[in-house]
Amino acid sequence: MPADRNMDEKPLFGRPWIFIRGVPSMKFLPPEGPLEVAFAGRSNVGKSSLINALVGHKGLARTSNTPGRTQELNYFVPEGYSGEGLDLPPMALVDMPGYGYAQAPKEHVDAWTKLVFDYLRGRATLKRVYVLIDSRHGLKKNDEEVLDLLDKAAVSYQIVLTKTDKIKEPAVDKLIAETTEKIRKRPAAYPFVLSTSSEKGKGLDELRQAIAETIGQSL
Ligand SMILES: Nc1nc2c(ncn2[C@@H]2O[C@H](COP(=O)(O)OP(=O)(O)O)[C@@H](O)[C@H]2O)c(=O)[nH]1
Ligand SMILES: [Mg+2]
Repeated sequence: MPADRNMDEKPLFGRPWIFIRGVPSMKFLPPEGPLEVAFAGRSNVGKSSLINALVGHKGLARTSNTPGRTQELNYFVPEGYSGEGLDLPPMALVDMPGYGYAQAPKEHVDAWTKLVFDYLRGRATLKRVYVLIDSRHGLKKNDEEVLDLLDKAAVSYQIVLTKTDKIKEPAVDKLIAETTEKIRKRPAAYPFVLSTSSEKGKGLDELRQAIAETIGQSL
């Protein structure tokens, strides 16, 4: 194979990413293949915005002012792979439905919660979950429930603060310290808390680096 056909030599986030599939329930999950990194968090925390900022493509994951819009697991992969045989992408990013959106009809909430929990618990190729926390709100009870589940299922996760442009810098540092302390005894938690602003492009390189390391790729 000529060297320029070897896509793995190209930088992970320096090429276009594409949407490949929306998964409304477990039976529509793609067969386990590339390593997966998922973005979880309360509704409206900034999951879709962060994915877009990471890959530098504003309209890739649908973002919304209206909480509760993403109802599926949305799969994104770097472009240029057939997805067949050995030609698998190096990884997939998975945008998850948010939890904790009280206004949604109960049967919807139940279905999304079940999908989120089933996926997080049972996906062998799921390498790391980034649990996003709005820096204005900090860890809430339903975030703690998700962390409990990840600890129990031994799925590695890291906390990422979002929307840091909305609070002052000393408050970001204080929240990082407090959150680090809160997760200190959690067995599946990566002990460093990241902080980001998709709007201002802050903390993105650190997160890209963390993702690349997680899946054993160079940036
Ligand atoms: N100020 C600010 N707003 C953000 C940031 N990230 C997301 N938002 C806004 O928060 C809302 C929800 O974002 P979205 O990515 O759809 O959240 P999701 O429901 O977790 O996927 C949208 O109005 C975004 O524009 C950020 O870093 N800073
Ligand atoms: Mg979303």
